[in-house]
Amino acid sequence: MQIDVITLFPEGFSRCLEMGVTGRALRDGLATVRTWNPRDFAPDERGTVDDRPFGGGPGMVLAAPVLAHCAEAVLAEGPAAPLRYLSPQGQQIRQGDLERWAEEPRNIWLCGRYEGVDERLLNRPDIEQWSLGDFVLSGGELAAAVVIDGIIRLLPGALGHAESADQDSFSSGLLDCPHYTRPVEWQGQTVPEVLRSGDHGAVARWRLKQSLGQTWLKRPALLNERGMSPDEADLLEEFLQERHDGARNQRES
Ligand code: 4GX
Repeated sequence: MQIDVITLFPEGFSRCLEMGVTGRALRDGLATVRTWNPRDFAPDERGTVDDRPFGGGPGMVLAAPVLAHCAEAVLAEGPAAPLRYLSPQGQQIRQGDLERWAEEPRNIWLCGRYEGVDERLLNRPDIEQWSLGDFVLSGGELAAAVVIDGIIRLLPGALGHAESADQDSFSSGLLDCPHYTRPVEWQGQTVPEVLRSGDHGAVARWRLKQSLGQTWLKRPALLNERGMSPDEADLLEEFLQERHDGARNQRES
C-alpha cells in the first residue's frame, strides 16, 4: 500500500509508526509512507502557504492554489485516490472505515494547520472529510498518524497469528472482553475460575458473554446497531443475571 501524507510538518511525522507492529510492517514493505510539504509548491521564495481570512478574525487559512498544486503533484505519482482531509467537520471514523481503506492500493491524507483550509479546496469532488471525534487538535498530523496506524495493522501479514485482528474490539461489533495474567490473586481480586479451567469452549463462551455484557453496559448503541443472535441474547441474559446476583451477594455480605 502506498500512503501519502500532505503536511507542513513532515519531519518526525511518522516516528510513532516506526515502533512495534507498524514499524515491522513498514520495514517488511507492506506499506510505504511518503510525506509531501505544500511549502515546496509555494508561489514565492519564502514558501508562503497561508493568508489572512476574508471577513477578518484571528489566525490564518491555508490557501487553495498552493494545496491544489501540491495535490496535483501527489496524484501524478501513483494510482488515483481520494484526498482525505482530517478535521472535526468530517464524518467520524469507525473500524469499518479502516477495514475498507486497508484494502485500497493507495491512501492520501491531507493535514490541515492554522484555522483550516480554504473551503473551495474542500469542495473538490475528490476530497473527503473525516474526523477522529468531537474534540480539537492543533493540526491534522497526529490524526493522520492515528488513522494510518489503524490501517497498517490491518494489512495482511502485519499482525502475527497471536495478535490476529479478528480478536479486536469492533471486528465483531463488540467491545473486547477483560484480560488477565498472573498472579491469580491480586489486591483481593481473583482471576475468573473459568479462565483457569482449561475448558476452551467454556472460555470462549465466557469471553463472548463478557463482550456482550460490557458492550451493553458501556456502549448500548453499538449493540443495538449490531443486533444479537438468539444464543448471544441468552448469554447477555446470563451476564445480567450474574451481575444482579453478584451485586446482591455484595450487599448481603
Ligand atoms: N479529527 N484537527 C484539522 C485544522 C482545521 C482547523 C479548523 C478545519 C478547521 C481533527 C479531529 C482535528 C484540528 C485537524 C484542526 N481544520 N482531525 N485541524 N478531531 O481536531 O481529525
